[in-house]
Parts: sequence; C-alpha cells; structure tokens
Amino acid sequence: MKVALVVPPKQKLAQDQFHRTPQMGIGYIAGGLKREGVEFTVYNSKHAGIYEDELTRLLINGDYDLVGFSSMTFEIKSVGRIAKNIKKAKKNCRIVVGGCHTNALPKESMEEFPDFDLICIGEHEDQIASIFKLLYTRDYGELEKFDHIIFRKNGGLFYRNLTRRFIKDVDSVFWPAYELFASKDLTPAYFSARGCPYFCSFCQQNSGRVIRRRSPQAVCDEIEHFSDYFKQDTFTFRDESFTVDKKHTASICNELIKRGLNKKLKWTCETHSRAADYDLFRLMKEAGCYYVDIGGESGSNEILKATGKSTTVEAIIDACRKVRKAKLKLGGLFILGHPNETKRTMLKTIALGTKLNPDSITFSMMTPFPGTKVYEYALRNEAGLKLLTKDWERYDNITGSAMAWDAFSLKTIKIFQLVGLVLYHIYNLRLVQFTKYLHRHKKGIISYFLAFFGIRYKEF
Ligand code: B12
Ligand code: SF4
Repeated sequence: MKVALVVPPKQKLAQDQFHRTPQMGIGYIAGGLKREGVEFTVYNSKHAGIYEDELTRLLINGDYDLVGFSSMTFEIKSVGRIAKNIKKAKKNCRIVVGGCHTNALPKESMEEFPDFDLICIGEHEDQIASIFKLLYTRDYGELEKFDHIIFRKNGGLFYRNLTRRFIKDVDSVFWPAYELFASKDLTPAYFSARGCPYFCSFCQQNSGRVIRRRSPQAVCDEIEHFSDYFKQDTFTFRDESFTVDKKHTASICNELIKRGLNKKLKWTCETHSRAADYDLFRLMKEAGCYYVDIGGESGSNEILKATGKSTTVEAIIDACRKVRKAKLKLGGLFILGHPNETKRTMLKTIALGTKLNPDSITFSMMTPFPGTKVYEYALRNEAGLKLLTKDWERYDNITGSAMAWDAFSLKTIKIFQLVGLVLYHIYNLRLVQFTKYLHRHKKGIISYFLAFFGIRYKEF
C-alpha cells in the first residue's frame, strides 16, 4: 500500500499566511502510521510553498493507493478538486479526509465531495493504520465496526456515529512524527493538554470541552527529543488555554526547570483571561516562557457576555497587567463582528486594544466556521448575522465575505480593522513595528484593499 499524507496546498488567499509551526493533526496521524510500521510520504505543502496544480501533479505522479488530507474550512474545496483529479488519473486510489472542517460537517462533506471515500471524525491516530489497511483492501465488513467514521459503500454512505472521537488517554498516543516532514526552520509545537472548557460562540471547540492532560514527564520527553532533533531553542505550546488548569501548568513548568530545559529553551503560549495568575506567570517565566497571547476578543462587556467567553473587560485588563508584571511579552487577540456587534462596541474593542498596548495585536474579522454558534446564528439569520454563502473558499477571516451584519457593511468592518491597527501603532508610538508589520503582511494588505472593490486575491 503506497500512502501519502497531505497538508493542503498553499492557497492564494490572504488568510493562508506562512506559519512557522508544523501541522499537528497530520503530525499525529503520521505518528500513528509510523508506530504501526506503515510506510508513507508527507507533503508539507504550505511550508514547501506548493500550490494546488503542482501538488496535484506530484500526487498523480506518485501513483499512491491511498491519500490522506487534513483540511480547514477555507481549504476543503481545494482538497475536493485535488481528490477529483487524482481519481481521474487513478480510479482505485482511496481518498481519506480529516481535520476541523470535516469534523464539523462529516456527512455534508461526503455529499459535497463525491471523490472522498472516507472521513475520520475526530481523533484517530491510535487506529488510523487499521482504518487505512481496511479501506485499501475494501474490507467494508470490518470498517463497519468503527464508530466516528463515514465511508461509501454500495453507492450509499455508511456510518454508525457522526460525533467526534476523543482519545481519553492522550499520553498513550505516539508523538507527532515531525521528523518525517518538518524542516529544521519550523518551530516545534506541543500540547500539554487537549480540550478547552469554555464555550465561545465563534470557536469550534474542535478538541472538545473536557481537558485531557498529558503527564509533565511525557510532555518534557517530547520537547527534549524534538529540540535536540531540530536543534531549536524555541517552541510553542498550542494548548487552547495553557493556564486553565493551574496545577497542571505548574507541574509542566516545574518539570522543565527540573530538567534544565528552561536554560536552553524559550517558549510561548496562549491563554484565557480568567485563567491568568501572577504567581503562575512568574513560574512560567522561570520555566522559559517569554510571550503569552491573551484572547481579549471584545472591549464590550455585553458582547463578552453574549459570546460565552466567561470574562469581562476588567478581567482582561487585569490578566494583561499580570502578564506584564511577570515581565512576559503580551499578545492581544481581538475579533470584530461578533453577534449583535455595533459600531459602538467595535470602537470599544479598538480602544481597549490600543490602551492595553500589547506587544502585538490582531483585530480579526469574525468568520462563521461550521460547528460554531456564530455559524448557527448566521444560518438562521439571528443575532444580526446572515450567512451569505457556503462557498468555503470565502471563509477567509481577512478578506472574509461569507457573512453579512445587519448593523454595518463588510466595508465598515474592514475600515474598523484598519483604524484599529493604525491607532494601536500610532497611539503607542510603535512606528518601526508598524513598518515591519506592513512589510510582513503585504500580501494580506493587497487582498484586504482589493476586497473593498469586491475583488478576491485569488482571482487577481
Ligand atoms: C494550533 C492551531 C493553529 C496553529 C497551527 C495551525 C496548523 N496548521 O497546524 C496556528 C497558530 C498557525 C493556527 C493558525 C490558524 N488557525 Co488555528 N488552530 C489551532 C488549534 C488551537 C489546534 C489545532 C490542532 O493541532 N489540534 C490538535 C489536533 C490533534 O487535532 P486536529 O487538528 O483536529 O487533528 C486530529 C483530527 O482532526 C484528525 N485529523 C486531522 N487531519 C487528518 C488527516 C487525516 C488523513 C486523517 C485520517 C485524520 C486527520 O486526526 C488528528 C489527530 O487526532 C485549533 C483548535 C483545535 N482545538 O483544534 C485552531 C483552529 C484549527 N484554527 C482555526 C483558524 C481559523 C486558524 C486561522 C485561520 C486563524 C487566523 N486568523 O489566521 C489560521 C490558519 C492558518 C493556516 N493557514 O493553517 C480554526 C479553524 C476553523 C475551521 N473550521 O477552518 C480552529 C478550529 C479554531 C477555531 N476557531 O475553532 N492555528
Ligand atoms: S477559550 Fe479559546 S479554545 Fe476555549 S472555547 Fe473560547 S476560543 Fe475556543
């Protein structure tokens, strides 16, 4: 069985910016296959700068029996087109898809993309080798015994359970096989736990709401291994809310310190404002942390309440103060275009972000990703939102054109984004940083301005 695992190609979309961490979903699936001795090739397309046409050619020339793709929402159509072309060239090739988009819409995706043979819903790295082998040998009788997958059989769709699968014991899964596809200039990324207990309306909670912790020993073994392998002195924790279980976070930090890794490695993380704790931040600093992103989201208490973020403006200010006091760098993440958002509440968000003066800031545009409450609201035309399309390529949260707001136009929200960025940089005299920002995001900025005239970068 000749297998390829594929990170979707680079898209000519603003959202698809170069990112410096390896794709972890594919990493874990690769780890699962490696553990069972299955041979495979990984196409790390985004990092290698491979676009759709070239990737299609490579996959066809590779003459694979089974190709597995991971996919976010804005990538799924591209994956569908590649699958179609592979099937045209080699009818017997099996296509398997996983990742957050199909986790949210498994059945709809099988219906929309007739060339997908099987979708894994949720986490399957511990049994992926068996699923691949059974699909390859067309042993549908055995495949039928698996929950949380959907596949084609006798011209129809077969599934037992369409909910996401969550692996309870996350220490039992093999490490992501980064060494097989990540180049040495990528910054390794790790999870100390999967899952987040909060329930924000714009988030898919892709890893579920129950926190599944890993042992500090296992986490630090993995960090030590890959840091040596990649010869890297930085890494990032990709937990959705790193400090949400303070005791667990402290035990991870203590293990890093005990092993002396804090002397060699610097790291970053992201957390929730309610999970901010000064003593813990100090310990994190001692353990090598230098940067913490705080999900601020909005500068309006009414909006924060409605998002289910379980926080307040006061708690956000306090959390940022604690990060600063612990001498950590601070990142501020904000969103414009929440349910029931008005121009006034957007201004409050910009004012809060500007006043907090974090070391870096983002004002993202709300995107109605499937599986979120925002998507449901927009679909039902509630909370001042309206879904415009299910053309997934328009679910790009920079040029975003998938949703309309009753209270303002898309152009207004874009102007507010721009005002936010300019104000934050000028008010806080961050002019050199602003020039660097403009340079780094030049493609996104072109797309952003073209979108004002209804032109999408992809068509340009
Ligand atoms: C880490 C992370 C990032 C990292 C790394 C992204 C990456 N490409 O790996 C960074 C910070 C760069 C990032 C950026 C963005 N992210 Co992000 N990110 C996450 C986060 C927190 C974790 C992803 C992860 O690794 N999960 C853990 C793994 C184990 O789970 P998994 O990915 O689902 O994979 C498992 C299964 O799905 C399955 N699977 C996955 N692939 C495959 C393939 C096959 C063949 C099979 C069989 C199975 C399989 O098996 C895997 C192992 O169990 C998620 C939230 C979440 N909890 O998932 C958001 C999330 C994926 N991000 C999201 C978004 C929107 C973005 C951005 C667009 C944000 C922005 N404003 O720029 C960018 C897009 C960047 C890009 N072009 O890729 C959304 C995606 C929504 C959607 N439906 O598309 C999510 C779901 C958060 C949310 N809002 O709900 N992100
Ligand atoms: S805190 Fe973050 S990961 Fe948790 S539900 Fe909210 S947005 Fe999602």
